[in-house]
Amino acid sequence: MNPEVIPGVSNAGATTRFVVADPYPWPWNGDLRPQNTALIVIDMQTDFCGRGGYIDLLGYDISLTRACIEPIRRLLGRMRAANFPIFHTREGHRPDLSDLPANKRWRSRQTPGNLGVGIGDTGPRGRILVRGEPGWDIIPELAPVAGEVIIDKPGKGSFCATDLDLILRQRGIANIILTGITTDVCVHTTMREANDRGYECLLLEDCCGATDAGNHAAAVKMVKMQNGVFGAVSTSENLLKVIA
Ligand code: C5J
Repeated sequence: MNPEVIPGVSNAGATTRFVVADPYPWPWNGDLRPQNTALIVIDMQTDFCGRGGYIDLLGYDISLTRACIEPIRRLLGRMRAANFPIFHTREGHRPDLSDLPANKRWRSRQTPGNLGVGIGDTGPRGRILVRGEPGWDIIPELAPVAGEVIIDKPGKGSFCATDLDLILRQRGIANIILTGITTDVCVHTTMREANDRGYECLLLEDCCGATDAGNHAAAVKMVKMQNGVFGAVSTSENLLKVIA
């Protein structure tokens, strides 16, 4: 398959590589290299997948958000070895909560049975979704290594109120591979933000998870509508066949 040659883009004549993906072989132009492609691991924090973290306190089954830990761990190892840039994100707020919207805090405290404990309050893993607290940090299995970028974000999307876009553009990144939790919230919001900024996005469905299996499936399906309205969907196995 020949990629289109885009005037002004210097990949003309380069070897093309495509990942088997749905609804189209990814990336659209076959230009997949460590120099232009980043892996982003979204919010693999104890608060979203650990015992005593926020999602656990809300009463969800954390086996659903933990299922992607091992696939991401394997993928990270191979992508690090192949020199792809790795980005991690963490959702969380300043200790003085000056960046926590009152409605977000109020909603987080509405779960019956958890004594009104919500974002900013103290739970078994420290203050919930507060920067520097044990529950807010990335789980040890997927801890960033030296040289990897960590983006701290106050919201669901990784581009809102962060320097992610600036750093990606400084590095010449055109393609973003999305993993992490939760598929329907922070991963989807980030994918939509990235897509609107012109990045070519790939969601790895085995490397994501949601608090509800139906929501995960729906979020994956949404990406594929309209010939890939937000990009394409594949698996880590398919990606690794091409990059390593
Ligand atoms: C949520 C996230 N689900 N990381 N955050 O509140 O998806």
